[in-house]
Amino acid sequence: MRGCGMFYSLFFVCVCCLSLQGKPPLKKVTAVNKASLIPAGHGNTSAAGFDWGTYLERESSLAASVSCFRHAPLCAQWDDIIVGMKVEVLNTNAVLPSKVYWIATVIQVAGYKALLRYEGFEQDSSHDFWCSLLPVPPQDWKEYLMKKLVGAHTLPVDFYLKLAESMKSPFSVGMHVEVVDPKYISRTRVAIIDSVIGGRLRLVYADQSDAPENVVLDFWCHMWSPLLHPVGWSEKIGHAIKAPGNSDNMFLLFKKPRIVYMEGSFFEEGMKLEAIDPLNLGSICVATVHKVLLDGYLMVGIDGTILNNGSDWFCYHASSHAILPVGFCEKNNIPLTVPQGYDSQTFTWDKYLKETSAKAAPVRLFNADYPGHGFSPNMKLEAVDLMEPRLLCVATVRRCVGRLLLIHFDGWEDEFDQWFDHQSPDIYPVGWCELMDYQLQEPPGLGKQAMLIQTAVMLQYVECRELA
Ligand code: MLZ
Repeated sequence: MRGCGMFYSLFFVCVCCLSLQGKPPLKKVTAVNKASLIPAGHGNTSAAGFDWGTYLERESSLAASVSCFRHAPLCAQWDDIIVGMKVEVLNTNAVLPSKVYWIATVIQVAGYKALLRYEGFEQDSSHDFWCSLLPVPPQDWKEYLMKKLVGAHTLPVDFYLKLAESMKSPFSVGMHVEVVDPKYISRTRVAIIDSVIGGRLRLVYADQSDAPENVVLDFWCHMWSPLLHPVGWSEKIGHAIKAPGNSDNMFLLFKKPRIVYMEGSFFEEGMKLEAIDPLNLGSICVATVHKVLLDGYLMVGIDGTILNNGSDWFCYHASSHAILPVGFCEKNNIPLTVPQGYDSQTFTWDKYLKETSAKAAPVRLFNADYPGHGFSPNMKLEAVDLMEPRLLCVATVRRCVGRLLLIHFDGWEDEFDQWFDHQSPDIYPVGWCELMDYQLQEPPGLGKQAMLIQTAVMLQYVECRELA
């Protein structure tokens, strides 16, 4: 085993071989060590050279566990993947007369990736290697499962079925939906699903009449995104929707909504609150409820913005993580973005409410559900840059405040930071992009060269240690 190298193209059948520890085998998972293929049009930089394992070691960071991401494949099963688990490794690359399996131990788990050590290396970590613990999904799941399951008595049937189940999407190419219009965020527009990748949808707007030449207007979001709605939703709740064709008329919009809430028991027009700025998701701002739509939806505007025509109002549901009661920032030591013309040092809500003759939305109207989560500061993950939602980036949890996570995009200025709900479908475990063949945006400046230097330094260190 020694010297067999760590750079095989590997297809692993990993067996939770607790029998080696005196217990019966429980389950198996399959793992593939495969550089990410980058589908055209899914981003603008290559992730083929990005190696999460090396990066995590360099950054001395842990990855958030797959079990923190309830929308991620095998979230519920992931706690069973444990350090010390034995795995069988099939070497498909070495020049050997027949298929040869080796046993390896899981040394560390990081998202969907695991650090493995071949049996026999004992305390010697010099040949440890990272790989994905799941297969890159094949084109045809049914065929794949048949191949894997038939005659494979020891395979954990439910593991594969659960994986297949979690990969299913009720959405398919060609379906019509309503989704936010990024050019005019207070309205939706109709879009057609163009592709589905691991639950993420590429949506192409049906009306391309306002698209610049050679540009296709599109949008990316997860199928569970709060920005995505069935056709007819806008009309039903009284939200603005872009009329087809060249007309920029948004005033077929804002149909007078039915009153469904008892007076005084729900948000009212004019109430003040704090809200995540939809155009600068790292800022929590002084805001106002401008419209109460149906089904618990609100049009919220950031106070003091220059646009005064409502085009930058944003639709948040009353249960959204993005609206917060007055005083939230102060209580949690988060800088509150105050309206233009105010000084953040001297701003007080009391004074502001008096000046604007407004009342604060009562605290009891805000979503206080917080079941807890497994994230903590410095954990790494893959996160969508919601300002350019086709981009899925290497990211770090910077702060945890109740159900909110402040996410930092590695290699980018703090101004790019964004607040996410801990249950957001726009954050993913380390290794998700590789698993889905989706392009991962590596930190800028951390090109292949930087990683090669890093690897060379590590190899040198290992050599020195071996000589010592
Ligand atoms: N077009 C932008 C992309 C920024 C992406 C940042 N993602 C965290 C720019 O190059 O500035």
